[in-house]
Amino acid sequence: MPKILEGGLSADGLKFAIIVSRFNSFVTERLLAGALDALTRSGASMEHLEIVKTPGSWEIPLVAAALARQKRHDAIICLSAVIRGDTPHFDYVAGQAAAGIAKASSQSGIPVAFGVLTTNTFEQAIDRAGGKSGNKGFDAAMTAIEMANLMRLLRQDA
Ligand code: INI
Repeated sequence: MPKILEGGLSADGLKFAIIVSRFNSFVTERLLAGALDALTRSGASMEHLEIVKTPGSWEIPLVAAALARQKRHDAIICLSAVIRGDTPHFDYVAGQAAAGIAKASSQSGIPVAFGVLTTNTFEQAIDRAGGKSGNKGFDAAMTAIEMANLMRLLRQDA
């Protein structure tokens, strides 16, 4: 029989940071509510939670890298919304946010969940922030919990 390692979904005793941007706050506040819902329903303690606000998505990688280096959290959850406009600005902001968040995770070994919406319209963003397509903040927080538990398992298994 193969050994199967899979992270559980209890957040009891785990420490999290949420990084959330103020840009498109109508959307990001809903992503934050979804993430908090997932964490509390999974048993996370609000005393072990830090919420860090950034101006926009562009600034998230710097904060994620700084927090991940400190290794004070079991996982970090990044929440923001990049909505396409009439110029190529979207591609720069979304691309750098995605690459920087991935780098913060791989360089530190701390799970960093990607709850960054990249949509063509405001409506698509709302649909994914508690509307008809679910809440990507909730999903990102659940992924962070699972990955925090999985990384613990991998450390114990080493
Ligand atoms: N930031 C976002 O989070 N979403 C966007 O859609 C967005 N757009 O479209 O411009 C955005 N821009 C701000 C950017 O993240 C930085 O805060 C800004 O460039 C200052 O560094």
